Amino acid sequence: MAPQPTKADRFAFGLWTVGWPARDPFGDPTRPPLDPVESVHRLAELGAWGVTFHDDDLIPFGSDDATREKHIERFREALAETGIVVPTMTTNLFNHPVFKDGAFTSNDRSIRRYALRKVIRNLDLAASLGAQTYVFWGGREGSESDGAKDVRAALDRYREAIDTLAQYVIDRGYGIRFALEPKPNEPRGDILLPTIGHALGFISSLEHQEMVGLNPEVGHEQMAGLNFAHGIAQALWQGKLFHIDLNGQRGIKFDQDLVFGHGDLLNAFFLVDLLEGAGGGVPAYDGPRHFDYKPSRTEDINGVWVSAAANMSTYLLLKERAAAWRADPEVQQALADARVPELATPTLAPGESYSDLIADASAYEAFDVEAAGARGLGAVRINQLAVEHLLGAR
Ligand code: GLT
Ligand code: MN
Ligand code: MN
Repeated sequence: MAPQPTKADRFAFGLWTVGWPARDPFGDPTRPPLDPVESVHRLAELGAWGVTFHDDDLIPFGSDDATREKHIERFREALAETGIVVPTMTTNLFNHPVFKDGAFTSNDRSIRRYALRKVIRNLDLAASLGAQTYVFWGGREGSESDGAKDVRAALDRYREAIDTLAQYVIDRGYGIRFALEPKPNEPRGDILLPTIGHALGFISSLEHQEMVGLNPEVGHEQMAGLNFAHGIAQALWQGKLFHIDLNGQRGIKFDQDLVFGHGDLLNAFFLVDLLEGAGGGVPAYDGPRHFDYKPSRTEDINGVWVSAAANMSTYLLLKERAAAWRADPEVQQALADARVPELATPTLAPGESYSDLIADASAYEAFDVEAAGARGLGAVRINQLAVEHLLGAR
């Protein structure tokens, strides 16, 4: 039996996920548009806790002020009726042709100024809805021609944009934190801040770096052939995991946005283990478990809700399996045999200096380098024990 999610699990979905009408570059939509109000109700029935959205997901681009207010009002009512919260919001800076060469890093200065205004307007709404995180996915910030973009100038403008918006949030007292979402390519040929590592490097150059972290997405790192669980571990290590986009991806190809776990299941298992605290009892990450997936184009509206539920039950199953794996005495023995816990011990003893290390013959002169080199790690056994727990064999 698949476990049932509750609000305590803090599962959230973008309105653009379940609401995707399944238009792709080769074909028309296969599903009718979905009213955001209906999405809120259906997600609440399924056990979700939050919804997130771009300005244009709720308020069609170009709406006049009165229409905008009407959309917001209906949405607020749905939130009140269901208890669904809005933990996170973001801006659509990619759909309209005006953003075809980027928003914050468009070569055209007037477009950059327009983009900042679009974000500021939506930040006000985010604050009024109680959002605590604001995501920046720069899908159009990039190029197809290396000659058509001065990347160093673009990074200056990217930094200028984030610094300016951070100052706005601080001056208004909104208490919102920013989360940058890396992606290597698609829709641009090459996107700026393509991976977790690039984005971390960029953040260290910001004026208000303490309020800027990451929103990494499973598929975006895997599109670049990277290990998502490793990337998340580094983001946590640097105190920068502000948000997460969970989904599935099968290898280095276009962004698939599959259901969470419907790609690299073993990496998803170790990811959930990591997020939930690796057996330590305290989750390493306490933000929303946010799904950014697309219900496959083959599915009808019923399939949309089946796929939404699948994300949540997969997460809960992986959480269960990871806990069982951690509790298994054979796993604990295998981890000890591989000296996994030993890595937490500093390489130098307390107070020991490099001079002490040089004076320690057991570290070098008397060290049995052949015996240490011959010792097996037993990592395959550890992986297989995870597979056996995943497959219900234990
Ligand atoms: C877009 C993108 C996602 C981002 C969203 C936030 S929009 O669908 O593919 O990965 O998280 O802008
Ligand atoms: Mn994606
Ligand atoms: Mn995403």
